[in-house]
Amino acid sequence: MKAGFIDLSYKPKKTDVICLFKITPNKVSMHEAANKVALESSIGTWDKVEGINDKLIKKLGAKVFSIKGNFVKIAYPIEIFEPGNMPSILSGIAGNVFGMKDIKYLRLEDLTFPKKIVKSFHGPKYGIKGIRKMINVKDRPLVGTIVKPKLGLTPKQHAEYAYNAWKGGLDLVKSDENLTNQSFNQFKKRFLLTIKAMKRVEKETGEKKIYVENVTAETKEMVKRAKFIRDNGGNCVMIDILTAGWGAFQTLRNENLNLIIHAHRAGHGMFTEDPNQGMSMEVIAQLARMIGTDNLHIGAIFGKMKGGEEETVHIKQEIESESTKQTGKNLSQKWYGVKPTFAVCSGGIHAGVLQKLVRVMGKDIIMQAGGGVGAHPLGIQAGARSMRQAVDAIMKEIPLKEYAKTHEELRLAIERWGCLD
Ligand code: CAP
Ligand code: MG
Repeated sequence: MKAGFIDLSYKPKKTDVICLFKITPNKVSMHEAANKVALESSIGTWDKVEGINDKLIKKLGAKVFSIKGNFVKIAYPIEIFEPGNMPSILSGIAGNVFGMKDIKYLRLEDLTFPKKIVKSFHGPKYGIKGIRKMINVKDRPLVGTIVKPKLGLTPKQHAEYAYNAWKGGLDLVKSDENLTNQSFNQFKKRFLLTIKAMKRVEKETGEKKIYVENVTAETKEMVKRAKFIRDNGGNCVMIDILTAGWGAFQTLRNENLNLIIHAHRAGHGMFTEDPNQGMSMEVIAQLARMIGTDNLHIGAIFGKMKGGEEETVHIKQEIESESTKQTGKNLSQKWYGVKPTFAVCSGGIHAGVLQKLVRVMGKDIIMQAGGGVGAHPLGIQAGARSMRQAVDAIMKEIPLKEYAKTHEELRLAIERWGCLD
């Protein structure tokens, strides 16, 4: 097909969906490649079939309106999308185009949706403000842990671990992304024992806590588990959004249960790690916020997972700003009052990195340490205490090493894992 989908003079309409692609052509010109991406992700196919006439292209065809090096901006008329249907939206702009012979590499870098699409999804039920209100923590960063080992504990051991972590001062305790309903740690038993432990700690400490229980499963079963959590005193569910799937995530959110939704991004590296291929974490973050996650893992910069400072800070902008301020090669996105999502920084972190992490990311973050709590020399409660002491130091603006002189658990954490000034 000739380049019928390129119009560099086109000015996108406010109602257009706009995508920023990074395109690496495969032995065709950039124009040809861009045209193919636009036609295949909107109305076209490889040859000029009868129905694809200029009138239809004008009405429903995607339009390439900017080509700068490998970065191509494409505007899509809103009419070709079904509002509120994330799988279908992605089957268009992130579907066949990723497997075309004429495209060597393709990455969906960023996108912006018009109000009608954004508002066709729920958005977060609680968001940052709602969660802070729920546990009565006004402005300090929240701290949490993930029960470790990921798998292998019994429900009783899991609940005891959680009790110690909350007792030591953590706000959240989370089941790991691959802990669901295994024979050695069944979901209902684990949940009932752990929520009992949470209520006990709340009484003992006077602090409100959050238990992030993993409901990732086949969709019907996932909703059943979420309702079990709601009916038995829980306040939060976790879904691995990429392995569960966008449609399942929507189903869970559409149930509108009085539960915080905590989105884990296990598997994101399949799409996000290659700078030339896949989909950016910014896109995943926007979609997750739009559907309605209250918390989203976005990386911790100074831990064990990939994801540098600039990228991680930028993702945080995507999930909390009313209109995300973009770097040159990205797009701006208004969010029409959609609540901001809480950034979760996790993965190989410990008390010694929290001050630097907050300096870079700000205070509106949830910092989660699994090994960084469970492997503390004095045990789980001490590991938890070291995290809370680090947050106290941050809020008092005292350097961690200084504060550690009078706080044993923090001192031992820094001794074992170091400290970023
Ligand atoms: C962290 C974690 C989280 C990762 C996910 C893990 O445990 O529980 O799943 O943080 O990465 O299983 O590795 P540790 P991200 O604290 O013991 O590393 O948050 O980047 O999505
Ligand atoms: Mg994990």
